Amino acid sequence: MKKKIKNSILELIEGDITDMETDAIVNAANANLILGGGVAGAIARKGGPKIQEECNKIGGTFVGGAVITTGGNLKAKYVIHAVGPRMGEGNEDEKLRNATLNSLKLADKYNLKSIAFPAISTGIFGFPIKRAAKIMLDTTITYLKEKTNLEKVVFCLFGKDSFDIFKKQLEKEQ
Ligand code: AR6
Repeated sequence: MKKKIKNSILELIEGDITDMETDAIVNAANANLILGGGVAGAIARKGGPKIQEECNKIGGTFVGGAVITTGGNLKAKYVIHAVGPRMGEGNEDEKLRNATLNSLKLADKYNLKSIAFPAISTGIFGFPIKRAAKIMLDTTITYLKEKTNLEKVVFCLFGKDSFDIFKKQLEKEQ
């Protein structure tokens, strides 16, 4: 599913984010930038050890923050490590909004044309996916309506259930 937002395309895809050929893919990271399971595990396996090494040099960031490394052996040139909230820690919606926004800003700072997001925080971190879909899509649409050089933002959803939730939400968005 694709939607034009001002000069950019917002696209939903069902698949594995490590297969994406966008300039950057977003990792659902933790504040210590230790690549664990889920998306991070898949990135570490396919991208090789260089990504974790670069993360170790950066050392960490705040919840809601985002940092960038190269993509190692991935097709994507960069990985943007976005730290979403763990459900129950407080102020989760705002933190998820910031993780999304800071990833988009970082992509623009590096003059990237395309970026692919997973549904941040909705796996191991336990954030309800319907709520995440609304926050991440609202944030992205508002961002794309302002000044950006991003041509394409993809949400790469794992499995049909996740895809359908994002699709339903995007159909509601103006
Ligand atoms: N491609 C796209 N989406 C995926 C993939 C994939 N290959 N694998 C899982 N998902 P998660 P979190 C979906 O757990 O909740 C790690 O240990 C998954 O179904 O990756 O933010 C990190 O190191 C879910 O909807 O991220 C952190 O410590 C979504 O991606 C912690 O987990 C996010 O699930 C982060 O937890």
